[in-house]
Amino acid sequence: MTRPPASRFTSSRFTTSSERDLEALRRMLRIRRFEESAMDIVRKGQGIAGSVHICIGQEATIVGSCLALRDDDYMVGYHRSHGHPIAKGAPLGPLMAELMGRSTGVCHGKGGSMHLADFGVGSLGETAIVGAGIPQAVGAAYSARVRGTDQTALAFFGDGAANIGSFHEGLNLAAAWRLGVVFVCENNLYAMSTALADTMASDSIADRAAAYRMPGVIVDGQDLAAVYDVVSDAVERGRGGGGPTLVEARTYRYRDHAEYGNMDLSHRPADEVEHWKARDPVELLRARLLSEGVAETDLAAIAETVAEEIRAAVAFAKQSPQPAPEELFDDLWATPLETTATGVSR
Ligand SMILES: Cc1ncc(C[n+]2csc(CCOP(=O)(O)OP(=O)(O)O)c2C)c(N)n1
Ligand SMILES: [Mg+2]
Repeated sequence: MTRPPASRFTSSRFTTSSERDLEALRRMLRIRRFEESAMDIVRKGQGIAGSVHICIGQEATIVGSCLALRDDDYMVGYHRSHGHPIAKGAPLGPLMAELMGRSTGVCHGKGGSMHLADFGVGSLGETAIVGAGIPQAVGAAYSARVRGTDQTALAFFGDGAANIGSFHEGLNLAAAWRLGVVFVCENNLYAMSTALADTMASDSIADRAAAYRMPGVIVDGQDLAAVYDVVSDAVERGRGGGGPTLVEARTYRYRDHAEYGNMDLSHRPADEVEHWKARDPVELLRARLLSEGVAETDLAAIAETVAEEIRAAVAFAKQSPQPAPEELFDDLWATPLETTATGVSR
């Protein structure tokens, strides 16, 4: 395997790049084990209603991007977004409880798998409406501008979303107003089972940035350090008033669109699947850490801690109560704002 180039490493979050990489591995493993557990619960009919959209294979893009953000920066996910709040640092128990519709869930059991939000870590939410999170991130960056803070906002979305109007509306406004937004497209080559090549004349989503006069960057989405570097640059630019960036991370999801039952990947060429399986982001990061002298036992200890965290999260969710019928209408409407001649107050 070729060794990825050393990361430029500009973070104030970590003192060394190996500290960052170990934390990245921990978060990537959390995502993978969390989703494996979620699939298991779905298959066994143990309390997750409906399907779950699994992001396994895309963890380096998700974690590399979120680690480039500050804790108070904003992040908006999409329908395949169990991993994004985990990468942003959300506690696992309330996320699993949300998947299981329990009252201890991050949305008190009313959102479920496709509507995770945890404002405590800047995770603003997710939506099943493809592309809808993009303008929300633009709005979050605009709110930072109005409030006079230097927070940035990052929107995750898929390649299919890049063909939706809200992608273009969001990029256009963010560019026109030079807002601090990072648009991260997780290009996993498919929208449901439709190959990108069948719906786009160009083979590059990043190319579209030029139309909005913003930088467009393609990055290897399986390479944690590469994603971290590219997104760190984009965050820095946004914070400094340099406006938005479009990042296209080339990645791959190892599962079918959603876990309906039997997985059917027959729409994909076998050699393509093989190529991407050989570039498993968790394995690539593990291999790099080992080649840099980190002990196998240290990596095993991280894996064991994560396994314990997941066991605890599942136990917490399963032991949590269902929401009471009388809570049905709680949390559904915002607290009304009082408007005054000079502005808005609570
Ligand atoms: C506005 C809208 N159109 C269509 C759908 C149905 N749909 C759900 S996911 C999806 C594909 C999205 O593909 P992509 O953006 O590449 O994300 P991925 O699922 O690959 O992560 C579609 C068409 C939807 N949910 N919302
Ligand atoms: Mg896709």
